[in-house]
Amino acid sequence: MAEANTPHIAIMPSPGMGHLIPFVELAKRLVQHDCFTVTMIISGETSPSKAQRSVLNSLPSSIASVFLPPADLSDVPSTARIETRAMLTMTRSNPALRELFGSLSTKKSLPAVLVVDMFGADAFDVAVDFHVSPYIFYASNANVLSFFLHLPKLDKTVSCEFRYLTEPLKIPGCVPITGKDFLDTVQDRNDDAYKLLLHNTKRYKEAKGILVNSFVDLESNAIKALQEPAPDKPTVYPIGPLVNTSSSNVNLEDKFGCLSWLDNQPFGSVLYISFGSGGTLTCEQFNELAIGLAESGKRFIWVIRSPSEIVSSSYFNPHSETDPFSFLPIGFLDRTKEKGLVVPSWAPQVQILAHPSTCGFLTHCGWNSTLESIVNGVPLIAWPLFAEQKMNTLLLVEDVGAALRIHAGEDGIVRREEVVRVVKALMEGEEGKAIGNKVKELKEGVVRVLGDDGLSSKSFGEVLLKWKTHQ
Ligand code: UPG
Repeated sequence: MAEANTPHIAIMPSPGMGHLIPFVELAKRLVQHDCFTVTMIISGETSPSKAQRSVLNSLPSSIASVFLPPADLSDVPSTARIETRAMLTMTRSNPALRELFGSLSTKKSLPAVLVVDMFGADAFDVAVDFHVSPYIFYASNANVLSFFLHLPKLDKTVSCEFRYLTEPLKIPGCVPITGKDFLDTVQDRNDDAYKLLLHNTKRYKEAKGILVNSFVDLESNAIKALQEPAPDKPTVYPIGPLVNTSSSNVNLEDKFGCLSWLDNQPFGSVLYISFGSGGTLTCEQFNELAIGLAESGKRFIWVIRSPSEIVSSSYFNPHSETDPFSFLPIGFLDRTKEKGLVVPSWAPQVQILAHPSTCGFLTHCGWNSTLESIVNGVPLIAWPLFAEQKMNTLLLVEDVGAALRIHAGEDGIVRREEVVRVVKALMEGEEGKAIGNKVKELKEGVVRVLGDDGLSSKSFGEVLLKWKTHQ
């Protein structure tokens, strides 16, 4: 595992591809210059999914993976929120983590640092017992991190459900936000997910530092405010965007020929539609989106999953168990065969976004998808589904100007006419052009911050220096 004298870093994402993927990128960045050896510690309720295995199997040999035994969640109801499952999995993996550290200690190959996920603060107990420095890698953005850091105070000062707050919450440097747009996890304060999240965020102050996957051009005010020293606030390092790039993709699975299909489409003509690693739509919504796409007359690649009443139902397993094609409206494939490609469950997203034929991305605004689009200069249509995606949408639409928002009707359904409107607005309207220009500007910002003297590189360098000296 760890080689003598090379600092050893252990990193531990929470379950779910949206967290595993950026942690893999962090691991790759760490081993790039032979400065560190890295062990990825994988926890889960079950053995890893096909999607997780394909990412982990393609890691360079310099990154070791250790699979902890499945955490026992047999007492947790099947209706529990995904965040509850993720946080309990992390906490209940502590005994196995302790055992692993015990055996590494015997072999004198304990890590110098343990980097955990936004949901994994309980692992600090193990780290501290073994004199390993605890850090967080926050795979969402600086606005949401600021909210997490503020949550313990909010919990103390507000007694009602947050959705009843009439005044927008103003956290320094952040986009003002009303309670109904707070992340889903805090919308029901009696739910276990809220209690667990609050518990996690109360422990953030124990971290030696927090690495956040964002960059100054995107969130200058929030980052600046986070970097103001304050009691109980760990140092925050904006190191992003840390994303899979098409050249470094560890997860290239193109069984359905997306890339060769794109090769045959005109430059800048295709809209890519995907709801991340686990988002799903209801039957009615799936149908409206299908008809809207067909009626827009635009070219598209659409990654589909079998519909479900629960929007995050595929979160721990992105591959649909039933045939998603059977839910498409009758005649849809025939009607769109000249212009559209429909792909079940999983597509090589990064390559699609990097392809010159792609000109837009209709996304749930998961933070990895957002960053991957920006890195490739692809403008967004924001269709948030769950987790912190409404907060990301607010940032992208109201503050940054990198996305157009799609609007649901009073019944919560986005109608076909709205799909047509927003797709055309992005692909042919003035509004779409302005957003395209903004995203191109951000793409240039990415090159700057990741350059040798760039701010994200410098921030990352500061962390590495600390880790090399075991701080
Ligand atoms: N992906 C593919 N192919 C697909 C679908 C997804 O490669 O067909 C990849 C995609 O490139 C990205 C990742 O899967 O790297 C998806 O990540 P993200 O866009 O962040 O969505 P989620 O998987 O939903 O991520 C969860 C939360 C999201 C949060 C993110 C980081 O749902 O709200 O921002 O984790 O915390």
